[in-house]
Amino acid sequence: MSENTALDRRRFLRAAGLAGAGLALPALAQERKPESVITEVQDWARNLGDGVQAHPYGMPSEYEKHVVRRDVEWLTAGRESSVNFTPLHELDGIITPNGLCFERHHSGIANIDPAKHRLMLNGLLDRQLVFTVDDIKRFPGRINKAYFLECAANSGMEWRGAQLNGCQFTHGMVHNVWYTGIPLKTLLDEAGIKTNGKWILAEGADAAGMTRSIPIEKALKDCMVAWAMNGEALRPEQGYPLRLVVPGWEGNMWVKWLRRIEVGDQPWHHREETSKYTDLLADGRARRFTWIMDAKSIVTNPSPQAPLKHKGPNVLTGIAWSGRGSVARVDVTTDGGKNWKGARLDGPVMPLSLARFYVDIDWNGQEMLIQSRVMDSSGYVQPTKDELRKVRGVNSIYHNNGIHTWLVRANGETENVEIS
Ligand SMILES: Nc1nc2c(c(=O)[nH]1)N[C@H]1C(S)=C(S)[C@@H](COP(=O)(O)O)O[C@H]1N2
Ligand SMILES: [Mo]
Repeated sequence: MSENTALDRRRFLRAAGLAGAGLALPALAQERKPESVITEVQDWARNLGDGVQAHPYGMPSEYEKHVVRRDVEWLTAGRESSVNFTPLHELDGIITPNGLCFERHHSGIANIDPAKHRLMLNGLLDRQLVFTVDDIKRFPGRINKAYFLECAANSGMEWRGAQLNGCQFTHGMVHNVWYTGIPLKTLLDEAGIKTNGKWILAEGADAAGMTRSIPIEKALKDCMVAWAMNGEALRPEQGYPLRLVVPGWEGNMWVKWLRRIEVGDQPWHHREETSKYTDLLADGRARRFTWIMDAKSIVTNPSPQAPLKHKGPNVLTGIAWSGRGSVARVDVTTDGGKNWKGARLDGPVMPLSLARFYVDIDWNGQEMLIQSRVMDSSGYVQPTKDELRKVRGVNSIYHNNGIHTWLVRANGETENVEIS
């Protein structure tokens, strides 16, 4: 602020009878005393900085070192079959940076030489085909799409009650990436699906050799074979050199290090779709093939890892998504559900992609119970956790899309709680 503007501002406030009347100035434009960080020359202005090529592959500022994927120790039996979480509270917009996309591996990260990688199409096809990675990249009809990937176990530890302190841990098994690749349909058309071909089996080249059955309608509708994320090659953690993209459907089906697509006339009933990724109901029956990720939202700021530090204006923000379409609206409450207010969606709202929402709040130090609730383009409204438990019981760790609550205390500290 120039001196003149500051003076004008003081005059204006006096004229308006506000200055000194005990009414808070908007904390955003305080008049500050001169500070040494302004009046003294800092090291970065006194000395030359690193030259170009000091960092051939750029990294974030050293002051952002805390912005990392994190795991939860008691969820980590062994590193190779484990999970870590996206630091959602440190991110904005809708795209997850490549180095911060959560990881979920069943047998560690396959380190694949792309020259030695092949993608095979076999089964109920007119022609059995094998492609090199270069072959895949030469297909016409390349596309770019932003999609969220959510592990079905995201928020799984919150089924029975509030447990983990941080949206990174309660909701961080989601990322949103711009993929470059070709429609899976292009490859299947090239091979020619026989009339009795009704399912595909996607298989990974990692030591887990992970496999999932996917109905042919979905495979032909919008699945992709991707080789790039956010403009650069897939990271090894995310399936380099090829990954299957299954928009809106649970993360487990997005086979990484994709090496084979088999076409069959029925599902294979492999491990990941029988003993895992099914929802055990209260009466002992299991819901199976629950592929679509229902609409869900979470306030990322404030949250336990990102408490409120200032009274006055604050930006409440979060993300919302739906596996059934796009985000139609997000409502936010700060009083535990008594009053709801429509949030502002900012940025492109694309189908099957994260959407970013904002509510500008004025916080006077009152306790807040914050929740967000999304409605998607199909009219589906995110349920409360109690509504979910009524129909699903509490046995499952999968598909918890219930409304989440943060308690903001008078000192700004924020906790994971539940209200019923
Ligand atoms: N080949 C292979 N594909 C895989 C997995 C795996 O272990 N091996 N994990 C799956 C699971 S359970 C999820 S949630 C997503 C995680 O993708 P990400 O590591 O890019 O976040 O990949 C899926 N694809
Ligand atoms: Mo997963």
